[in-house]
Amino acid sequence: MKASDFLTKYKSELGIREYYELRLLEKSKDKFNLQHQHYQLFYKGIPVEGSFYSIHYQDDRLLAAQGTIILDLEMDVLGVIPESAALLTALSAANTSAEEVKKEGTKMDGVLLLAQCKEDFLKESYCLAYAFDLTDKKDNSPYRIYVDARSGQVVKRIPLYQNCFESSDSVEPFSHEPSQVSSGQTVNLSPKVTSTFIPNHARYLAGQSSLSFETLPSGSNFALRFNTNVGNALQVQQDLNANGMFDDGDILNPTTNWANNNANATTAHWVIQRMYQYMLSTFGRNGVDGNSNLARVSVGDPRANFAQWRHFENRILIGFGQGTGLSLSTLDIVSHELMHGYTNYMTGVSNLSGSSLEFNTLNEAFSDMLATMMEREILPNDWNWTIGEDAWLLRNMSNPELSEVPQPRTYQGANWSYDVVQDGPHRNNGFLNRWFFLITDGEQGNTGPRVYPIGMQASSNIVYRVIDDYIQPSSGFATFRNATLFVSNFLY
Ligand SMILES: [Ca+2]
Ligand SMILES: [Ca+2]
Ligand SMILES: [Zn+2]
Repeated sequence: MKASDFLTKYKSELGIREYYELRLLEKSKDKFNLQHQHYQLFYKGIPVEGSFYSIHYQDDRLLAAQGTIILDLEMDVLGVIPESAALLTALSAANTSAEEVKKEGTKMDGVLLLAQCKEDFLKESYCLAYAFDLTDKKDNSPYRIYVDARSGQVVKRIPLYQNCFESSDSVEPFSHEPSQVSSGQTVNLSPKVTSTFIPNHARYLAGQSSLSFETLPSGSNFALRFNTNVGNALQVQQDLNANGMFDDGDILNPTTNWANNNANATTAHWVIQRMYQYMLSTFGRNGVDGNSNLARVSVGDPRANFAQWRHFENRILIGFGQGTGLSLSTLDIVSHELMHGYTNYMTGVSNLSGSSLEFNTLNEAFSDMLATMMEREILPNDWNWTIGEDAWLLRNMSNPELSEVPQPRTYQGANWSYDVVQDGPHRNNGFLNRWFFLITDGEQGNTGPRVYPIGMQASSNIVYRVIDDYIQPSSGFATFRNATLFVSNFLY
């Protein structure tokens, strides 16, 4: 079947009828010469949240096609309230005002879309709504707020950040951080300087007396900054004033030997550089956004019992393990947070397309999987299947029921969480983590079937390719399953 004919030839079978349109969002070619086209469904010119379709082909020969098309939508899209009225409702739902948003310098444009009011993909669950991305002044965190375009009521609000390694009662409000989308805009390519340091956990030394990373000269000192092919692609600060904001200035050292100076910050700086280099050399991915940017990192807000990726700031916040008091700046936790950046950019989370709750669970699993890939890469003789063991052991990928909060070993199995917004993604990723463990290491199968190991190189390669070319923000477990089978068959 010719790829170029598919969408027209099978239009009616796919449910593309009057008022429906599949608009091309993105077209790409991977290193295997496979081509990918990703489409968004529009109904009467309005995007349908969570409705994407993708085709995958080689030399115009169709190899796979998949997606979610909402059938038989019938809706009047005229006679909606003006965006300005919806904005007022959204602002008040975010405990903010137009003046505040202007002061932050962020946008308050809304997008009119057919939003999913329930995550069941039934046509009855769609309503016409405006979506606004706003920072809630109560917790200073970004949310997407949906206002019904007819009733003017708030339909839903979803967090626009990944809050990881958190216990339920630990969130304290942050002061406001002005949103800056990219950390690497300043072109200041002063030469990198190789420096040595001693990490916060002796285990990372792997028998050496010190480790090395790159810093940048700053006056007569050296700063925890790193250039890729853009300046300051990575900057690490210590949250000295304990406000959660990136306003503390550089961490400096007078020589290229950092020894134990700010070990939690230097460790994070090192992990991110290692991951940057590994993702570039192994998968050809240049920075989280594919455009050389990495992150700003704030280490050590004493109020924070969590680690967090803030997508619209490209920022990682690192607090302390509850009960342990140890910094969450560990090899696997820092890699987990940075991986959220990679996943979000690779799947297109930033566009106003809506991310499904199953996707959020996949996102957490991808972060655990590729964090473990990094732990194995850096410590080939001393890596493990747990996440957070150096500070606050939270998850066990091989035995999810042994995680701090017991996780399900199978889809909807024991320990499955139906609290879908916050608890769900971090709990339910257990079964995906176990799948990754099983295909990587295999299992003898005394009680279940025998699984043959394919090793970390193959398993992480499959997962990476799936994230990059097959997963979109609405994708769920079924898409992930189909995509892993397709990619494995194609590659191996
Ligand atoms: Ca600060
Ligand atoms: Ca680990
Ligand atoms: Zn996470």
